[in-house]
Amino acid sequence: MGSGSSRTRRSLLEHIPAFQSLQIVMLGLDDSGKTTALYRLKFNEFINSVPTIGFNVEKVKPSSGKAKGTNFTFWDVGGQDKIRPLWKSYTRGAEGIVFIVDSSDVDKLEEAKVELTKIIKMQDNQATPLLVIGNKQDLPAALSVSELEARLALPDIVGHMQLWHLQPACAITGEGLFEGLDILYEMIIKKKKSLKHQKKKR
Ligand SMILES: Nc1nc2c(ncn2[C@@H]2O[C@H](COP(=O)(O)OP(=O)(O)O)[C@@H](O)[C@H]2O)c(=O)[nH]1
Ligand SMILES: [Mg+2]
Repeated sequence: MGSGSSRTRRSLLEHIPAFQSLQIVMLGLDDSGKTTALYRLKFNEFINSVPTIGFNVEKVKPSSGKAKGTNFTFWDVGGQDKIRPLWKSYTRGAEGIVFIVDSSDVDKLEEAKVELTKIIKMQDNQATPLLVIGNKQDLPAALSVSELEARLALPDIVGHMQLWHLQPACAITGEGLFEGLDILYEMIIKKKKSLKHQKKKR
């Protein structure tokens, strides 16, 4: 039994060689907490930092959880409306999309939904695993996961090919962030496996 499950784990991990870095794009409206989340992830597991004008890019390598030892490169591309047209250049080659919303800012959720919808309707993104982070759960006004899911109409806007997950989090304490990253990692592995399977069938 034990050897069977470790064999399964090994064969899953074979899809992401140690030298390969998973490219993850972090999007969301301004002030939703993207940069805070990025640096929270980085300082828990700091590797390197490349300060860049216009966006932040950081490497993260978790030391525990399912994604342990995996190299991630996170692109935090800013959320001002002037910058949003650039989002598609970053998502095109991404293996995962993280979309962060401020769970306490009910007024902005409609705008967040519109932007998220635009992203996931793009052809290049329709099958990219999506992690939506309901951030700022520490604030009293924060909506619950089910309320967020309804406001963002998540089940309706995601395509049938898209793996997705909505994760409640607090970027300041880090609560929920690594859990979300683990789930994103599993979704990426699952997608890679199904692509491989499809290729074999052809
Ligand atoms: N209370 C609370 N504030 C947060 C949280 N995450 C970010 N913030 C605050 O929200 C503001 C915007 O965060 P920032 O990371 O700059 O957002 P960005 O524009 O999406 O990069 C800052 O004042 C952060 O301290 C959180 O989980 N809880
Ligand atoms: Mg920022």
